[in-house]
Amino acid sequence: MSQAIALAAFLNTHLQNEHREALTLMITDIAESCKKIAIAIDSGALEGNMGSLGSENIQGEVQKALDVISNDIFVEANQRSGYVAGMVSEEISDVIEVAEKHKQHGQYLLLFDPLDGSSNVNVNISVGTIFSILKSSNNHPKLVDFLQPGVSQICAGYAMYGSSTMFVLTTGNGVNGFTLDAESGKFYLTHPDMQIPKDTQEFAVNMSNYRFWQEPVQRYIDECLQGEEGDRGKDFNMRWVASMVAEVHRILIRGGVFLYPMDSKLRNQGGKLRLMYEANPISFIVEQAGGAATTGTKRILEIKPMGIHERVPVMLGSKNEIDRIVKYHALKKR
Ligand code: AHM
Ligand code: MG
Repeated sequence: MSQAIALAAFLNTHLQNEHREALTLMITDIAESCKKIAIAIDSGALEGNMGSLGSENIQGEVQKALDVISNDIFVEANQRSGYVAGMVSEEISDVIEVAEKHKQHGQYLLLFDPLDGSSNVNVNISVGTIFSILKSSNNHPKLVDFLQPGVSQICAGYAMYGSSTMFVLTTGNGVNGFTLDAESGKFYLTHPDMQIPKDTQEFAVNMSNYRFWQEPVQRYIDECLQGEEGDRGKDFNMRWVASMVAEVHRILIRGGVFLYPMDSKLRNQGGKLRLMYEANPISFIVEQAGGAATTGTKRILEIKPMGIHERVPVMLGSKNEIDRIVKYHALKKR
């Protein structure tokens, strides 16, 4: 541990661009909020916080007590850097305004899903926090200021509350992972320069939706299931945690693909996962680690958003597999 690089020291040497000071302060606040959320999750049942609230968020999903607690921790802790001009959260319908006294510098927008995979929280399975940072041209940002494509992100990351708490980050110069040392309360660099293997024999998808998928996705999964006896000539393994952060973390470590494709049940809402604070930050990380992220027909990072809570189909992970899925979609269109 004496040799390990702490997050603060890492930021000091790693951040070299014009956002250096702002990102150092904002990332430090985000990491602190994630530590607080980890503590709230750890003691959830002891504090009576594991259940549902009976209320619904903007997505029409039942809110868990920890969804709201995590959201409040994040909003409160990330006002202080002086650089955040406004925020967007999965749990709040409108733009979250930052008090004037906290906007000395402004200029940046913070978008986040405070507790991703929260349907897993009361069964003690890994959940996470996902965030994205955009530059703002307006110190009093309106909804329209947030509607920038994913390629405009200057930083993205997630915390994973798993068997250990981890913080994974990109500022457009590779992907680095940090592990929380519970004793010192510091994150240390444990996974430098994370790279997704280009090939894989593992896929993650909610198979119960099979009959609702479009033909190119059914074809891809059929071929995986046929394994050695089919066109692919090799056997595949499957995992489904129902916590995107956990699936993506596994993919960053040993490769694989994660699919939440369009299906006929989701058509009216555009997909399952949210573009601005789920698909975009995760796609930025995946691409920075040498992987790819698509809707099937479009690179996710190039989508021009129409709304802050917009949903999209998401397929991401090992590059050669995602290229194959894109090819199957293109063949179907002809
Ligand atoms: P959430 O942000 O409301 O938790 O929803 C997103 C989650 C993802 O983490 C996960 O991949 C997906 O929903 C699981 O969906 P399903 O319950 O259909 O398996
Ligand atoms: Mg989510």
